[in-house]
Amino acid sequence: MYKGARVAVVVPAYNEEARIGDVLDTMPLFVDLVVVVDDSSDDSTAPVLAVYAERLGTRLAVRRHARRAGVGRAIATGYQVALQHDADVVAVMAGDGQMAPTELATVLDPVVEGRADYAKGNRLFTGEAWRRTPKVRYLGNAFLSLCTKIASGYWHVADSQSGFTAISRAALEALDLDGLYPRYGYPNDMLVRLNVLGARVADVPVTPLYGIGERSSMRIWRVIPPITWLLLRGFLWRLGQRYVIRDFHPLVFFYLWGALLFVAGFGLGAFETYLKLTTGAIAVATVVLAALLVTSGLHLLLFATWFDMEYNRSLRVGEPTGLTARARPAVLRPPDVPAATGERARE
Ligand SMILES: Nc1nc2c(ncn2[C@@H]2O[C@H](COP(=O)(O)OP(=O)(O)OP(=O)(O)O)[C@@H](O)[C@H]2O)c(=O)[nH]1
Ligand SMILES: [Mg+2]
Repeated sequence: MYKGARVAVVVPAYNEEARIGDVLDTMPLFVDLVVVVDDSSDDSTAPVLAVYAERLGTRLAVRRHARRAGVGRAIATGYQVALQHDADVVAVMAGDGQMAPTELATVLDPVVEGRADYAKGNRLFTGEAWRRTPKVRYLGNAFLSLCTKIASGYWHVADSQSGFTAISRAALEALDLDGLYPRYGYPNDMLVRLNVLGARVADVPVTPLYGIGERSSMRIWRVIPPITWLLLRGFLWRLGQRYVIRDFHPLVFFYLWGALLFVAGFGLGAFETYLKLTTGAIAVATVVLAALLVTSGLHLLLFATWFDMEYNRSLRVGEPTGLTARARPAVLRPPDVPAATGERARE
């Protein structure tokens, strides 16, 4: 138990024979249940887990997928097991030990204190990330973080690929866990889905841990294209859900019309450039039109972004309310119902 809440930690593991023991040995004692989801690792992760199952008894639950289903699928399975075991708040820590157990409490706090429905570690706060993180990882993460801000509407959140998270029972129960993206894009998909549910998200500073013997199977350049496509689909789905179906805001038309004008202007400009380079001739009126389309498109896109940021302002972390994660089914509160004390009701 932690601050009155029953805590579970989901640990996805694929070929983590070298690291999983350490993760279980250093798991804080206030954690009531650890759910390790092993995707049929072909190293000796399973025998290592069998030893720990003996030692930890009911405090450890091990689940195994018949074949590798992806880290996102593994976490969804872990969440379902944690719900079955009555957890009030569920955290995720990787099986390769890249999350400091000493920082678990700081990730749990916003959710356990009722200030947020979902909290995630942010390795960029410390300012050490550039020095400690492999550069390719850092740049890939920075690109995906920007795309995730736009797609999810959580403009205050960065380090979108961080897998160190905590979520309230109410938020988990509202999510379609079987629909969660099964592979490395799951944290991005999660943020889009949580935004549509009106969940409050906290970004918590954590330490980036690399060079600790982890062997990552993630190839950043291979995961960026599918995740970007996932985010584009998620963005359009979110606009439809939040600003047309569940509520209405004209910003959805600002986004669509702005994108159309911008692309049309950009296309016309590119065509004029091509004509200039091939024939030397240029139609001034067309160039002016292209510039006009691009600038007005950009204006509309920037206004849409601004409206989207304002609309999602109430989903940033609010003041402590002292209610536990279980007792505060905040996540399904419709956007126009004023928040409980401590959160600024939207004008
Ligand atoms: N069950 C399961 N776990 C997985 C799978 N893929 C990765 N994992 C685990 O998920 C955790 C994170 O995966 P990593 O490959 O380390 O990815 P990452 O930590 O985001 O990337 P790095 O920052 O480079 O380490 C690790 O503990 C892996 O063992 C999978 O398909 N199934
Ligand atoms: Mg890792």
